[in-house]
Amino acid sequence: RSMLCTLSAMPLAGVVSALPQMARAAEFSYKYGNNLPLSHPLNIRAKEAADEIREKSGGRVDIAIFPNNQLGGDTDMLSQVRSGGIQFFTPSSLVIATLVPVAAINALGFAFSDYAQVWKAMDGDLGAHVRASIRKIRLYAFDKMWDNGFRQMTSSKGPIQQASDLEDLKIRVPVSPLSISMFKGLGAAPTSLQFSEVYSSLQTKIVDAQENPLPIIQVAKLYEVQKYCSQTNHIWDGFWFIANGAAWDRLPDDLKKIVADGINGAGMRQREDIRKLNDSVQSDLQAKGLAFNAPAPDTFRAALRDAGFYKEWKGRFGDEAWSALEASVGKLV
Ligand code: X2X
Repeated sequence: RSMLCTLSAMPLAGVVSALPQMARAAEFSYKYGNNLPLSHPLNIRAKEAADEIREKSGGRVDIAIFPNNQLGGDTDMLSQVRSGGIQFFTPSSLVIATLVPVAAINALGFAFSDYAQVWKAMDGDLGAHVRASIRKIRLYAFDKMWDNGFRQMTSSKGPIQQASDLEDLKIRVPVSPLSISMFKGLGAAPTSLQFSEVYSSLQTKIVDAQENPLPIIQVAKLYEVQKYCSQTNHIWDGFWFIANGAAWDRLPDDLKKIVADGINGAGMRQREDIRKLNDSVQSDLQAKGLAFNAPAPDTFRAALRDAGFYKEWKGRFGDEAWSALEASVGKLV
């Protein structure tokens, strides 16, 4: 109260000069959009990165975060980050692959069996190959990929124990040619929808099933509209933290370093968050009513081989990327 009186009694110029330095417009005011609820580790660590970057740059770089599809769905944000309407975006590898096809390679069905293989590939030659391809369309991908997780299938129809349980199942997949090809190969009836539409399309039964890592099923409350969760681990999915190429190039070297260190460091902590969540999230989702089962991968792999899935995608990804993947996971075809 007394504070208010003092301020309103002050001449306007006095108020303005009394504002803290942080409130001045930053030299680089950048926007970052993503598709996940605020409670997901991606948003928690991104906020941490933005705070660190603002502080270390002395307020010169200010990153405003727009979570949860506030700026539109993935397809919209992808075009905004290309045009420079926003400067940062974290598309899943499945989603950026609509522009950079080779980026989907980490999502090849049943390629990775554990995180040791994942990070060996993505922090090594395979990740470097994908980042170079992303750079070619004038986007910049930060070195450390963030974790989405191993994707699991959920359904309102029944547990998926083997490939034949997928027959004609109406399943939502991301806007991703690889996901469509994979689920067709498994005999399902996949539909591509942006993540912003997943909850309502399950609720209204436009689709009966979807597939996502457990932390997403938790934060997006998909357990409210699904009954069964089958831990298939069929795809490992991550988010590329990308910047609009011109907005990145515009930063002087000292600021580039502060921004990259902030984002890559937060990404490493976000990986650790997901690792810890993976240990606890299943019991939480069970308590919320999801019935779990853990099918063996054999029937799914066999169905994909018989459908010619691996041969087709080896051709589409190219030998260089394919060999880099096999260097981490062993021979695939
Ligand atoms: O859309 C999805 O399913 C999500 C959230 O996992 C991605 O961003 C690919």
